[in-house]
Amino acid sequence: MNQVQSTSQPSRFLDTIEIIALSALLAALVFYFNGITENDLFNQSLKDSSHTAVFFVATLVLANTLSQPFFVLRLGRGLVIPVAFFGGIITGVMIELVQPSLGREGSFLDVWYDLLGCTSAILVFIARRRLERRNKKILAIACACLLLSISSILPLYFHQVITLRNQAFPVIFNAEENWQNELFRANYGAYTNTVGAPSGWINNQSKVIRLDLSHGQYPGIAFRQIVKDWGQYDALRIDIFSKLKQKTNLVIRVSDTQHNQEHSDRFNRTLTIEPGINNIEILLADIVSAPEQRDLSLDSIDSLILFSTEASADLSLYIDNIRLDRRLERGLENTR
Ligand SMILES: [Ca+2]
Repeated sequence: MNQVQSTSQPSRFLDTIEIIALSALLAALVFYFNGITENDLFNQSLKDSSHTAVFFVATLVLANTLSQPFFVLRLGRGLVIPVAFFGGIITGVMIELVQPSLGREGSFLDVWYDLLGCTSAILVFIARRRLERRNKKILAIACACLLLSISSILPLYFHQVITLRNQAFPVIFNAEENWQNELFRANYGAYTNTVGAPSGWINNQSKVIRLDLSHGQYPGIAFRQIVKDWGQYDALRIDIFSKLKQKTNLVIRVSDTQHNQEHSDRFNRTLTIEPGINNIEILLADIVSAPEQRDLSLDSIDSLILFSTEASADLSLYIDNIRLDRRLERGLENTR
């Protein structure tokens, strides 16, 4: 007890300066992270993980404020840390509970990030104000740094995904690497599986995606994390293999970031999928001219979706090699 009370406390003046500086940092962090547009996987994950930094600083501000004599006299010194910690966590949970009423989804991941921030702040607070021995202080600070660094794992991973995606472009998807699984989602009752190309697919010994369209109204696959600028290319190509004995239809839809969700404001085409190999080619000029009221913007492509309007028990299609092509350039070379 004597040891704790003899711990050197910074002067109240320095405490006040520190609280003001941390509050300013908190405001700057909230302003900065709030300004991030969630336009790709990296920015989305960075914005999620920003909860850790914000709750780290906020909990430090709270703990430092509560450790001032005014609060310590009323609260008791022993309650400073629990009130700061649970105050931070409860605030985080409340924010997530309020999100749905603001038109946003609450997230367990955000609460997890909040917990990392609050816990590491309390560790730093204890290291600075409650611990005497240097090695214990270092251990507490190291644990705080470790917890803070956990919040960077997903942003770093998605940064790598975005880098690999950009390097692979104009190949949009070929199922060869696991990171490509981050680029798409199965929609409306569809299932996807990465498999080897089926035996009848001549000249394809690579991995492909099997799209099971057995139930649901418009089951399909949505690529929403693709490179947005298609402006340098002339054609979109997709290879599709069908084991069915009869034709089936598959709808392709492409929209840009300005899309207003109206059917007439995007590119839609019903592809006839024959049994066996189908090498689909779509001219980007057709995509540009698809919206009725405007041109679709090739430098801000937002999504590429393939879906079926004929879900049935045995409907599976195999998809590979979604890529863009400079068709006109290649055509010129061929005529030389
Ligand atoms: Ca492949």
